[in-house]
Amino acid sequence: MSARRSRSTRLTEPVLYSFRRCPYAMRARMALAVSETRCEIREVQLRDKPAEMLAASPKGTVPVLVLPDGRVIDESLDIMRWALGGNDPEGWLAGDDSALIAANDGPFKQHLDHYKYPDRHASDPAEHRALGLGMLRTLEARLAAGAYLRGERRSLTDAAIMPFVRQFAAVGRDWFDAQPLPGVQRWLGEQIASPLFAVVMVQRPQWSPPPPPP
Ligand SMILES: N[C@@H](CCC(=O)N[C@@H](CS)C(=O)NCC(=O)O)C(=O)O
Repeated sequence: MSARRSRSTRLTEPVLYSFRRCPYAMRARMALAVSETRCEIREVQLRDKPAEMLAASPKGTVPVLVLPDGRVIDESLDIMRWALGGNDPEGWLAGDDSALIAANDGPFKQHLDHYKYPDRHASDPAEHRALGLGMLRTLEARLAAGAYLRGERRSLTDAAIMPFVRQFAAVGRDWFDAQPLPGVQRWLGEQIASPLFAVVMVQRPQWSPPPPPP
């Protein structure tokens, strides 16, 4: 968590700067929703980030959570753990598998980017698809043993990883559907179809600051 404090106008509830399609922001929104943390979600455009967000977190990535006391949390996993630390009705923190999440956020995310954007990275998409498949096989082994990655109940680990697997699957849907990954395919489909995911994927208009008083 950042020690920075935002000097913006006094807030009555946390503000989340978010981008609907960002997988990091998705997982933060899932934890905020499941923990029933009231917050104002401000939808931003990555090409046109609001000055208020950059003042709170100059590194310029979403999600950013600004708390009413001015504290700023600008890493998605920290937002998840903070929200669930306040209220964890489904016991998500008991399923916080930091090693598996690190494998997702590190190598798997890199293969996802090199598979999805070969022009941007001058990469061979087939090579990175094959390397990403290694992670999907790791998930498959978990999901052969239980409905979710940490057993029979969804947890922080499922929410942290699912948005990235969703993106990976969407790059080549026919290829993904043809893989011998029945557990991953079921797990992904169920989470995408879940009421929780529907709630966090609601479309919001782009946020803009209120005009200054006359
Ligand atoms: N480690 C950060 C990564 C967040 C991140 O990289 N978000 C992307 C969007 S998915 C972003 O804001 N990129 C900045 C940009 O595109 O300008 C976290 O977990 O919150």
